[in-house]
Amino acid sequence: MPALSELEHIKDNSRQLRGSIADGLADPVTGAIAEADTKLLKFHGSYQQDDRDLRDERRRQKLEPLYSFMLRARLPGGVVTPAQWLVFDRLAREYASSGLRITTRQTFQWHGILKHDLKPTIAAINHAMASTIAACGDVLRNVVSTPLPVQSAAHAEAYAWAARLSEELAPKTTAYHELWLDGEKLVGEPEPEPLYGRTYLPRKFKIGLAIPPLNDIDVFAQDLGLIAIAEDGHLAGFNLAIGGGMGATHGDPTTYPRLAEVIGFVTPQQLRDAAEQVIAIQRDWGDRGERKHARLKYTLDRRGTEAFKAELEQRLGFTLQPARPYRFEHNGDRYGWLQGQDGRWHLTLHIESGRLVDRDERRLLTGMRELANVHTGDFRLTCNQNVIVANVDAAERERIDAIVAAHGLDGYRRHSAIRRHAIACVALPTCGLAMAESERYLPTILDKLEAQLARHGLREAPILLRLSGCPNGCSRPYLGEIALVGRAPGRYDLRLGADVAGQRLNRVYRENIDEAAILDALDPLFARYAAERLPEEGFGDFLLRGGVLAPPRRIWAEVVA
Ligand code: SRM
Ligand code: SF4
Repeated sequence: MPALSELEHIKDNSRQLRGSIADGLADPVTGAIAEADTKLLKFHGSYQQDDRDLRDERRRQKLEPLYSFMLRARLPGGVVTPAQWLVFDRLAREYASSGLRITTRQTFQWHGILKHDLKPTIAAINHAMASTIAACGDVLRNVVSTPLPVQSAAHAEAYAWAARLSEELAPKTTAYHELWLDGEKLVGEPEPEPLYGRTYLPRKFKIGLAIPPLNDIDVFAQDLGLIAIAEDGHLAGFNLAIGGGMGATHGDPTTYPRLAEVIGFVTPQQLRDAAEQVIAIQRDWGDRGERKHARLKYTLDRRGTEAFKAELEQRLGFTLQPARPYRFEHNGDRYGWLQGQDGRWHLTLHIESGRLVDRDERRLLTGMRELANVHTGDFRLTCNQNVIVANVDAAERERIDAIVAAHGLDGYRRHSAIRRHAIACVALPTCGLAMAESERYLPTILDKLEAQLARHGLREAPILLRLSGCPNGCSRPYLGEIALVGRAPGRYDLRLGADVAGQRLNRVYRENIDEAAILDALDPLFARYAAERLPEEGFGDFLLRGGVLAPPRRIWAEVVA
């Protein structure tokens, strides 16, 4: 058997995720905790980081890096009540450095929390009936689900499933209560983890649930994608799509983005067991020697999808039904007011890179707080880093519109189409893996692309742009019609050719180029697109039809209907 990776030993010796985190938190000499504990801390929802803008200066001053912690909430389906919003907002202002950050998996992150503030912050989140457990780490993460409740009944059922899977398949260790909520200290052997065992999963595991025709969660980017099949307005069941994942390493062809494959259909009664067994097989079959190859997508490519499916059916004791027809139209958000089938209204706001801060006349954090003070429905965070003011009575719309406009939250009305659909990962200065800017670079590159598109009469072309500061792909860049994937400061791979339904990966068009070269490469393509596109034809589709890109060798996610 190949040697286990170091992290497997850390997990095994951690006494179910305790390690020496408590000692590290209590140590006043450093703003950090022990290296091994930083790995365990992720399972509790936090990453130790340092401000990379200040690294050199602090080194010169012989100071330790400016350590702080990023904290991520676990919010299944991205649902947040107004009361929770107000708590999260207060924590952002009291303890965090850069507001509230909506992530690409429809939850919140707080950056820049100092070590001694971590416990009160986590405790306050729990007090607000939310959690951070398993928001990160080698476990099932926050289960994402289509956030827009327009198909009201099916949506409510789908959300209930996201919440149930998130809850029931979460780790059971009491370490979380012990460390953050003053729970009783463990004496003797740690409690068993029925699903995860002593060493949890080989790698992170992600589940996402989409209700066609909206693919606003990028269902094919999930380890386990659930495609809800609605019949007569209710859920008949789910197609299972397995083995999606975005992460890759530059220059290492053994790592790659991959879209999930649809393997069959299960009824709602079968879903929980099916999800649990997919996770359990990955627990048992996943590569625990090389973390780079540990995600489910590599397990499938190593062992074969058919073998995996056979094992799943054998463990479940039933056969999956053939996949049911479905059709996805778009993986972006639908902005503005929409009415649900139950008559209630939902307003989707565009939040650039998901960052809610007060800056100049755009007082986004304050504006959302004002909304939370008066709103009687709930909020939904989207996987495109936006927020939906959901479940609004018709009579309340005017008041909400006024708060939105007064705080500059009405970008969805003013922004160009490419800006509305752009996603950028966090990257610098907090992300330790960033090779180039992403969120901070987005406004600059957007200004330039907007000018270029306007020259070609394409200001309202809804092109999907995605930026990532490294190939890990946190903005799901391999599903962008245009994507920039960071290589080095100021240098990116330009990738082109995904579709707008999240069903086709893009390809590298130019490698390791700077901004001038990016704009030069795109300009003639925009010119051709403006002149030659068919009605409603997306930019990615056009590049293929127009012969700019060769047809893909394999379409991972086929439309069944
Ligand atoms: Fe991610 C690691 C931020 C969604 C693939 N991701 C990181 C870390 C924690 C860096 C680290 O390990 O030190 C980043 C923290 C940056 C910071 O300062 O906040 C980070 N990932 C994010 C977020 C905040 C991006 C955003 O701008 O919104 C997203 C948080 C999601 C959440 O709420 O849980 C985020 N990350 C994703 C996604 C998108 C998705 O899941 O839909 C992906 C691609 C899908 C996938 O998992 O394949 C993604 N993140 C990664 C990877 C590559 C994993 C792989 O299989 O290779 C890493 C690196 C790793 O795990 O080693 C990573
Ligand atoms: Fe960091 Fe890379 Fe993820 Fe961006 S894609 S947040 S740079 S790990």
